[in-house]
Amino acid sequence: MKTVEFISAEIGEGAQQMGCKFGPARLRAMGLVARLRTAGQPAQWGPTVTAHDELLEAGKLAVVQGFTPELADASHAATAADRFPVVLGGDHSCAIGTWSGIAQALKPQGALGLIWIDAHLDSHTPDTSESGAPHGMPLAALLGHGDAQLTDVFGWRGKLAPEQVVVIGARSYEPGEQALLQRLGVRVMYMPEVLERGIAACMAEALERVCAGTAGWGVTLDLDAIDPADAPGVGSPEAGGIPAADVLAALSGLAKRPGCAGFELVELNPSLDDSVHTSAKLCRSLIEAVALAPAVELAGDPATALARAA
Ligand SMILES: [Mn+2]
Repeated sequence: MKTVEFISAEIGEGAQQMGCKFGPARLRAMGLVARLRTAGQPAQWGPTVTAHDELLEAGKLAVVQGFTPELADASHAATAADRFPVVLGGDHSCAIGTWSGIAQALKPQGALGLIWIDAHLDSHTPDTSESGAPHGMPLAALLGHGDAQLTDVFGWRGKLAPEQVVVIGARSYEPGEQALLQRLGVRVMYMPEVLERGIAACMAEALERVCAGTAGWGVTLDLDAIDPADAPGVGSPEAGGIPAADVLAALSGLAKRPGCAGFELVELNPSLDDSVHTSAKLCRSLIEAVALAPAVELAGDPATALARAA
């Protein structure tokens, strides 16, 4: 197993509320590296990348434009050094940097696939967004749509191909972003489908899609995908989410699946968490499930079948 490298993505300026900027510090205080090492998993703290709030005068987009290449360099370096990046957000605009860096490192071998677990579609462009908040735009940017400074990190566009992206858990979105994903043919598993089929079946299909024709794949988890009863500490809570226990089960052993190139956990806002830190503790459990647990078999999951055959 590769060494887990935690990268702190300290940005909240991409959201309506700034509180996510302090998510990584909250998680650093929970002893993640020590806990993984005690369990026999090599782990280390990587860089902390902090958004330049002095750029806020020029707007939220300017802050994200400044932050993205710095985070991309960090995730690129971790992947290039053959470590397993775990990026701690931060608002979800950090995904542009995280996955641009990993895509750049994988590029000589092939494409990057991505599973996007989220209550929202995060697929606005500056033209369709009413709020103008960049944390509603990262998936569009990675697919090559939106602000050129965000789409063209490392000088190329289209870090993700539409057929190698799956969104799971969406239940709150606007027509403009949905139209973009429909036009591109991105597979979206809306919340009714997740409830009907179960998360295991959804993950199995998603893994099949992101493994097909890629050199590696990852998962970005927006904490707001999880039901607010289990994860109250988020800026944009949406009722009717996925139970935390189901997400924990679905992500168990993620890092040990063939081709897994990284994990990102975003949108923890410690100031909105409850008094017993339910959301932060859940984040710690999610990271431990990803990094420590053995890969569980999901019905029809080709990645698991591969692992068995090896
Ligand atoms: Mn999101």
